[in-house]
Amino acid sequence: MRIDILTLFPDMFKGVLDASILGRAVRNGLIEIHTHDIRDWADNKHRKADDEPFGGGAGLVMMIQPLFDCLSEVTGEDKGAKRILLTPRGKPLTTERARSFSKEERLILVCGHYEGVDERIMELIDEEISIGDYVLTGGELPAMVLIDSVARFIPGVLGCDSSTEEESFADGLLEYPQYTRPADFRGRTVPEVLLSGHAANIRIWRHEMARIKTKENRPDLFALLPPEPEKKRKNSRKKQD
Ligand code: 4HQ
Repeated sequence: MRIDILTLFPDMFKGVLDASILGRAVRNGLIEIHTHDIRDWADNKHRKADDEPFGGGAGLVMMIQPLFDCLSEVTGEDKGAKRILLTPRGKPLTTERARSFSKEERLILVCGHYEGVDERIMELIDEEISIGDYVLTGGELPAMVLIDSVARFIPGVLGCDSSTEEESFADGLLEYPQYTRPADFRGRTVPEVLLSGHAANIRIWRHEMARIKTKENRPDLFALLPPEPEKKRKNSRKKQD
């Protein structure tokens, strides 16, 4: 997949895209990332890219000209590229949207800064995406979040193929607690069942823990879960009333 990033702060992406799993994916050629400094397209000699909003109000708005020319040139004749604007008013980024973006050949991410971007850029945007209900200082961190969430669904980016399946949100549950060696850290022990080797009991325990955590932290998700099937009794015949 090719990802283009349009930003006033290309340096913000360096560390994130070079490090860890994302860095490895880039080095292995699974993802190709190009950052573009929107200021390079400004046709004024001060390289100005923001101005006061028409109609008044606080803050500055990103000017249409540098952004429009940058996005037009980066897109070129590529009709297949999906152009995404990161903005708190966008559709929420979800596992399903990340999975769907991962199937695209090319993403072009537009990072706004200041109070927002001149609305006329929407002529060149396919989708508006938000990473959550809070306001950041720019779209750069949201773009990194989107790239990371999408990259995980590109075959070969993660070591193990199944690791995107058994985690938070895949089944509507938050993650169950994980432990690794030592089994006793200064008196803090690991739940017995995980050391038992009893696969069925481990599955039941993890499922129950995931349900407890989901109920506690995300009652909104918990309410959407299917009802638990009635627990099997030792004596298979139901009690009569
Ligand atoms: N911003 N999800 C303001 C966000 C944001 C979000 C990006 C801050 C756009 C102009 N983007 N700029 N939340 O807060 O995507």
